[in-house]
Amino acid sequence: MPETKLIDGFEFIRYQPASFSNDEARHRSDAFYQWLNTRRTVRDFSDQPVDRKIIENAIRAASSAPSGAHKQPWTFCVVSDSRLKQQIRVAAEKEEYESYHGRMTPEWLEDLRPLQTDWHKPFLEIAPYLIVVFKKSYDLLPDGSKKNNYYVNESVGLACGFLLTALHHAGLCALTHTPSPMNFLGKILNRPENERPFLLIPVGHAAEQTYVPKLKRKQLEEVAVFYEGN
Ligand code: IYR
Repeated sequence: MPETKLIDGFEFIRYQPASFSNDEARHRSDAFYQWLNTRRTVRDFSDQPVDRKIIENAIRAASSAPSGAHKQPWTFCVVSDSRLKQQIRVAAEKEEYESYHGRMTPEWLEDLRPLQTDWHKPFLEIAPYLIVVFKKSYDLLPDGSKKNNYYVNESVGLACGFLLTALHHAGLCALTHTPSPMNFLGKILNRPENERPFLLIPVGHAAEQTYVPKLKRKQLEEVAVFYEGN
C-alpha cells in the first residue's frame, strides 16, 4: 500500500484513522460525553494569568476544524493588552446598554432572565485573554485581489466549537459573547476589510466563587431522530 498517490495531479496521503473495538468505542464515547458535559459558560472570571502557549495550542486545535474547500476562513485575535481590553469593554457596554434598553424584544429579555445577564461586561477587562474571532468572507491576496471563501459561517462556527472544547480540555473557561452590533471590534483591532467579527470569547480561569445557572440540557430524544431500516 503506497503512502501517497497522485489523483489528477494532486497528492493524497494514506490516512489510517484510529479504530477501536465496539466496547472500547462505547466506553470512550461515554467518557468523552461525560467530560464535555461538564463544560459551562462562565461569566465570572479570575484575573489569574494564563500561559500564552495554552492559548496558542487551543487556537491550533480550533484551526484544525474542517472548512469549506479547506480555506480556513478565520483569524483569531488574542487580546491581553489591558488598554485594548478596556476599549473593547467600553464599546461593548455602549452597544449592550442600547440592546438591553430597547433593542432586544420583551420576549428576548424574558428568555435571558434565567441567565441574569445585563449590559455590564466586567469580564472583558478581568479575563486574561479575549479571543476575538473574525470570519473572512473572502481572502485578500498580497496583490490586493480577492479570493472567495465558502460556507464561512459554518466553518468558523465549527472552529469556535473546537476552540471551546480545546480550552475546556486545558481546564480553562470561556464565554461566547456576542455584543451586538460588534463592528467596533474590527475598528479597535484594526482588522482588514475582508474580516468581520464573529464571536468575542473571554478566556481564563473561573473566579473562586463562581455560580452558573442551573440549566437542564435537552434529552437525546429531543435533539436526535433516528431513521433505522430493518
Ligand atoms: N449579547 C447580550 C445578550 C445575550 C444574548 C444571548 I441569545 C445570550 O445567550 C446571552 C446574552 C449579552 O451578552 O449580554
